[in-house]
Order: sequence, then C-alpha cells, then structure tokens
Amino acid sequence: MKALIIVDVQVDFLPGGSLAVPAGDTIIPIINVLQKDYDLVVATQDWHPADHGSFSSQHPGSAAYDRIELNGLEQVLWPDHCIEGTAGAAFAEALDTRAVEAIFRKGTDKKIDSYSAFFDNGKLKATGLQGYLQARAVTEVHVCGLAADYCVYFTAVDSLEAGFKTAIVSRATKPIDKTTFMDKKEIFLQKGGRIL
Ligand code: VGL
Ligand code: ZN
Repeated sequence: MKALIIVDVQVDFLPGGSLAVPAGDTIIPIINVLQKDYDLVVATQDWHPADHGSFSSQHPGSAAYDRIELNGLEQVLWPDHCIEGTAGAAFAEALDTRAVEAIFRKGTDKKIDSYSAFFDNGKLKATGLQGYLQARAVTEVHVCGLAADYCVYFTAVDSLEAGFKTAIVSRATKPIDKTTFMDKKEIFLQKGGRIL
C-alpha cells in the first residue's frame, strides 16, 4: 500500500499568509491530481495555540527568524501562524480534501515545536501517524506540501526511520528557503530517501 502525506497546505503558508512560502499556491493543482495515484491519502495541519513558544511574539526583544533555545532545543522563531481554529490554519481553499482519510494536527503543545507529522521536535510525543499507516498496511510513503525545508523534510526523514520506503515529490512541494532545502535534500538522499 502506497500513501501520500499532504503536509500543511494551509492558508498561512500561502502567498498573502503570515508565513508565506514563495509560490506555495502553485503546488495545489498538482497535489489535487497526484492524489489519484495513492491507496491512502492523509493530511497534516500545523495547529498552534496563540501563545506558542515558536512565535517571535512570545519572546520580547527577538525577531522572526532569530534562533533561540526553547526548552533545550534549538528553535527558529516564526511569525505567528496557523493558530488553532483561525482562518489562517484552515486548509487552502483550492486543496481538494475529498480523498483525505485522516488529518493529523501538530504543534499543539506551546512548549515544543513540531515539524514532523510523526513526532514533535524533541521526539517526546508521537502523533500516532506511524501506527495508523502500519495498521493500513502501508509500506511506501510519498510526502508533498509545505514547507519543503521544514515540515516536509522532517516528516520524510521520520518516515524513513519508521521503516517506510519514502520519497519527497519535488514538484509538489516548495521551500521557505531554497538553500536550506538543497542541504536537507542531500541529507535525505544520504539516509536512503528518494526525490521524485
Ligand atoms: C512549518 C515553520 C513553522 C512548516 C511549520 O509547515 O514547514 N514551518 N511551522
Ligand atoms: Zn508552525
């Protein structure tokens, strides 16, 4: 069984959103068509409380994109984004979600960020996605969505480590920063991942 994980295709990550990924909207029609090639489609939503620790607004004197230490982990500070229940946290209107069988939300604990769909950044808590995919007899996972250099990359690495044959669908993802994604792509390939 082959599964597609659609990562964080949410309003705040699209042009005009608070943490816009350049050309993030251009992958949506591609993802809509791509879904037909999979036995199972799941999606994730970045889903933060308004006072999430990854927001620069919660750290007086710091600015978005600064790096700090948050509860012992290195943390990039972001503009406020994907606040639970807000319009910015909703799926992109153009995304076809009819085939999405389950939605996994992450980043709900204000003390720790969560880029991967499988675990928070400290691997303290699992989302249950691994067990869900195993219960559905998935052996191969393809990852698409936003952003390529953060949530897509970390989801793909954890998928590999969970034992799934894993690929990133490059035409169906966009990075926040192109150089960051180039470096991470290299690491992913070295770990045995594939880029489609
Ligand atoms: C993401 C930064 C902060 C992502 C989420 O979806 O890639 N990036 N929160
Ligand atoms: Zn986030």
